[in-house]
Amino acid sequence: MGFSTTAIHAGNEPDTATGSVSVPIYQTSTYKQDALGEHKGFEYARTQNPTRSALEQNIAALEGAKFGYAFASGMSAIDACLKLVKAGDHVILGDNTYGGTFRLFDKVLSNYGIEFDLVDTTEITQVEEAFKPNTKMVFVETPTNPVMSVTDLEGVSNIAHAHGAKVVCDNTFMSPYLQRPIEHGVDIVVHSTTKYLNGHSDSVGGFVALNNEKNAEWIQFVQNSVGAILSPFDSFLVLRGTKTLAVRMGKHNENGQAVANFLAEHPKVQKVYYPGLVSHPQHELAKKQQDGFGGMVSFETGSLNNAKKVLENVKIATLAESLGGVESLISHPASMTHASVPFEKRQELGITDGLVRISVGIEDIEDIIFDLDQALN
Ligand code: P1T
Repeated sequence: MGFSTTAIHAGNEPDTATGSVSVPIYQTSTYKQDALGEHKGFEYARTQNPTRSALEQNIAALEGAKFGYAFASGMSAIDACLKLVKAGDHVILGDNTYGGTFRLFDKVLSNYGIEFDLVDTTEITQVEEAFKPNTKMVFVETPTNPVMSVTDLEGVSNIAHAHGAKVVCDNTFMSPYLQRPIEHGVDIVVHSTTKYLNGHSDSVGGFVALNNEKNAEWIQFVQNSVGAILSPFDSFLVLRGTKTLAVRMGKHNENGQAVANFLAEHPKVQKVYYPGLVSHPQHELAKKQQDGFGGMVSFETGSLNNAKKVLENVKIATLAESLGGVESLISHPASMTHASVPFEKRQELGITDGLVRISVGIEDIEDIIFDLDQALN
């Protein structure tokens, strides 16, 4: 089955009670038992909910995974993955991730005895050198938020597996339409469904997809024990969102490339970060591993003052955190999404005070470019 057919049909079985073509929002906390211990497979709504199950089947199928679990946020999905390691274990963490992911390791997990090192995972030799006897996991984001570095998923997976470690990939920036990490050897895929999967900036959620049965049982056990589940209404919204994922991502790709090309030629822009530009250091790898370059573009304006002028003068793009919705959003990583990353590290990565990130929406491209041009000028 093709991607669009899977997106529209996987998990979306007509409702057995009524024939409803759209999966209903099962807004209930519990389920009637016909006799003690006799039920229809649903006991309590933290543990099982039919709307959530439909979404779990849907996104798992899109990622080419046997198992999938929907969480209350991208962060709770990432936290659930990190419950596959224990106190005393070491994790190799990509040196550029969403600021909240770094903060989770730096300020929370470190209190529970989980060791980690930040590694430039775009350099396979650096990944190889970072392994310790207690390394149990490699966690990468590709392309990264916000400087769009691309990691060779197959290369990293081969090294990690040779050391007996698991690989987790945050696939939020690509969505399964543009990249399916499991096909490249990755063990576990995480998402902030808040972004492209839901696609309409009206729900916060997360997802974990994987094939290993034992690890899947543990993720499900954590989902139920900790209880950071996606609500029935949010599950409905994301399930509605994935039906149009293919058409939306096609347009995000087109508009993303057009914005990157425009910015690369603009005299007020010093540097553009977009894997679809031939000048991007991992352009060839991105071409091989991804089915498109996506809608996220970052660019260097040279100073905080210049960045402020752009951010405060755009009229179609909205100054806001988040990404992946149909509307263009523009943000300042240094003070917004990556404020929790230490100043020196931000400079090293290119997250300067002049860096602006745009989540290119699916509005008419002429309008998006006109808007950016007038704000830059
Ligand atoms: O916000 P939440 O659904 O909890 O997802 C966290 C998260 C995880 N992974 C990546 C790659 C992300 O970009 C995010 C959230 N990012 C933003 C809010 C942002 O504006 O970058």
